[in-house]
Amino acid sequence: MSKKIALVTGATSGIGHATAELLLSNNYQVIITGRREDRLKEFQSRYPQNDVYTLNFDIRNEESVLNALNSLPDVWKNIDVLVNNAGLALGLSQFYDGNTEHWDTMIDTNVKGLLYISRAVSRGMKDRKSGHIVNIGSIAGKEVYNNGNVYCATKHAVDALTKAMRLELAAFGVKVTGIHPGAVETEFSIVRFEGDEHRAKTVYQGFENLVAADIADAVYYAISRPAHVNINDLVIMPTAQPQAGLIHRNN
Ligand code: NDP
Ligand code: 8X3
Repeated sequence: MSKKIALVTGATSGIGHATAELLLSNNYQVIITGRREDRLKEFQSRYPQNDVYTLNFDIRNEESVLNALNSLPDVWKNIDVLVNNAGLALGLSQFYDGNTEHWDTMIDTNVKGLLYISRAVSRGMKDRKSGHIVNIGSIAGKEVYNNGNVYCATKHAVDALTKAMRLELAAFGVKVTGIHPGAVETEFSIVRFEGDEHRAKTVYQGFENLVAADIADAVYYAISRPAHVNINDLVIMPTAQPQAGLIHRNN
């Protein structure tokens, strides 16, 4: 039997990287995407040539997204699983002190980028009457926390789009799942604090955070259910983080 094909956006780091690795170890062929080509190539070099395909594009640019998808060889075109993972937070401040460039980047990446790739990939799924889209939202898409304003708004949008996609694709047998993590130690906070690794470290101090493999595990759980079962929504938190913005630390 031929292997299923998954496309994981933002596989150069963190949750996307761990998800791509887990899917490869479970007999998937995986298309990995991201802007950092060196990381995509390094990842690919660790697997048999036919198992990993790399697409190097900025998800904020619709033309680049479509050109990348159109460039896929025929044997890679029928994507069974799309994991919409690429995303980021930038800054942590009251909205009245917010930075327009940060807002634009978060909205363009987390919302518009997800839309560009989902529309294109879902058309094939709809035609083939099968497929699964997994959107990586966040606890920030279920609740808001102080200083999280625009990031929270983008993840609330991801939550709404997850529900809309499910509503509109179910008639074609296409599954849609939302996965909403709390604090996961990845490069997320380094990106949020624009390279300040020391500040990023403090986010995860004094409690046991989630790791990328915890979320990859949830993605694989969702996509490996029987055909008649759809996992709509998973909210996954560190035990010490009962809600967005509240972490019980032991120091
Ligand atoms: P990382 O920073 O480790 O990974 C983010 C990934 O997104 C990278 O591979 C990056 O690739 C990609 N990406 C970012 N911007 C773009 C872009 N413009 N075009 C293409 N790819 C892009 O963070 P995480 O693994 O933590 O984040 C993954 C997802 O999980 C995000 O959507 C995030 O919001 C969400 N999330 C994270 C949580 C956390 O606590 N870490 C909790 C809840 C949700 P490259 O830079 O190479 O382009
Ligand atoms: C990030 C989750 O709790 O760090 O999406 O804001 S949290």
